Amino acid sequence: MAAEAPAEALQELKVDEPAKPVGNGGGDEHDDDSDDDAADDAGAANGAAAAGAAKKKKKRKPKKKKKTPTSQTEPPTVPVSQLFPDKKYPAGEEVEYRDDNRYRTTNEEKRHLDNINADFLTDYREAAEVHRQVRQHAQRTIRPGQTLTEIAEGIENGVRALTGHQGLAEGDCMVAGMGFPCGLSINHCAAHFTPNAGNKLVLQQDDVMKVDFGVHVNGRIVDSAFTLAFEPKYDNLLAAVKAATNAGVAEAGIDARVGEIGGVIQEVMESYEVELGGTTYPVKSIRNLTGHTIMPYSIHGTKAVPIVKSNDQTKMEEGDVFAIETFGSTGAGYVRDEGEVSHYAKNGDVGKVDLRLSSAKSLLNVINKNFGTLPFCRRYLDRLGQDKYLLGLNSLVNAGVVESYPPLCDKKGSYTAQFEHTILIRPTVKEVISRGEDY
Ligand SMILES: [Co+2]
Repeated sequence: MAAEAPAEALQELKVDEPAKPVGNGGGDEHDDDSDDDAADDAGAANGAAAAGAAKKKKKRKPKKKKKTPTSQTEPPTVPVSQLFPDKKYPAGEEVEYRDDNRYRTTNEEKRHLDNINADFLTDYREAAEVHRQVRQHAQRTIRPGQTLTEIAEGIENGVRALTGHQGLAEGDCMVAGMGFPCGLSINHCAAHFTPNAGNKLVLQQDDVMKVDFGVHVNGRIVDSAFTLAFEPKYDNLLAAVKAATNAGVAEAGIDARVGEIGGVIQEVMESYEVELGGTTYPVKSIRNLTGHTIMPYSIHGTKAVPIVKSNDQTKMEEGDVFAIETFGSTGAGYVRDEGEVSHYAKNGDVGKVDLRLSSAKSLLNVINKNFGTLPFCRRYLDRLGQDKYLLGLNSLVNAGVVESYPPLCDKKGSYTAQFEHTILIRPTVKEVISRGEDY
């Protein structure tokens, strides 16, 4: 999910070459052997029946547990906690710190700090594995002709199934599930669009769609996004943004200054151009969107990571969690609010507010019990059985209790793309927790 920032003056900056995506996978391949296992089991039964005679069937390697599903289904329905019963979820991409922080990798004190944070890491790795499995299924199956509603619900249902929390019982959304709504922003819209009830928008062959969704386990939110396009003419736009995000991820680390990271991101992003309909467009970093820190149950912390060069001297520190996200555009490189709001989140720092409207009071009660400060969308209120809540919701927004996050769009006719990873600034290493074989 994107954070908005004031515009900064654009300046030139010298940079390193774009980082190559390293990708140790994180996403271990345990989701493709479903059929094999089923076939093995069937073979076992038949083999037993036909036993005694020729032993042409070799004995299969022994399995630890027969009952626990060892593979994911299509579409994904098996909780990852069943696929990794000992809670040993795949690690993300672990990157050693550089320069003055190189000592950290092996330092005893830093390793101890890491160990006492084991639950934090386990929750984060579980959420990341859910994100990878759900998004990779989405990448394999999303096609033009589908409605945005079915695409969003498919992703959200996948997240709920794989975290093992449907989020319908009171408070269940807070245990694990959606970290924020599934954004499906098309073409000139860069962020914060998801269909509201009744929306009939259909994905088109010529569209460029940003898929940005969050998964949380115990409030540990993985914020990661990718862009889908079906026409090769957009390849350079997507490549620019993917490279820019990877450059930002590579630059991030303890003591790194966010303004400098922004300069590196911009340099990589703006080294690309894209030809559409005979016109060549420079790819621009969208200068009023930023990456951001992530806090427990809160998607936007206090630090921002610009995607253009800036004088912001803020340093990344041990223990920080950052969403590194970059947006490229063939348009103005600047977004404005546009269209109907779908995304909301309760403000964490509001004191007692006197709400006169009873519908606002009761809706706030629903939000408190189900989402806390986690972002939600109107469809999430619908599925909890709420109706006629718009007046109450708007009055919560006007009272400053709830923040609205309208769609953010560049100029009409332009195309925007986004890639995003969540990184943990661990005491010993930087972990790109959402890294997968896809991006
Ligand atoms: Co984000």
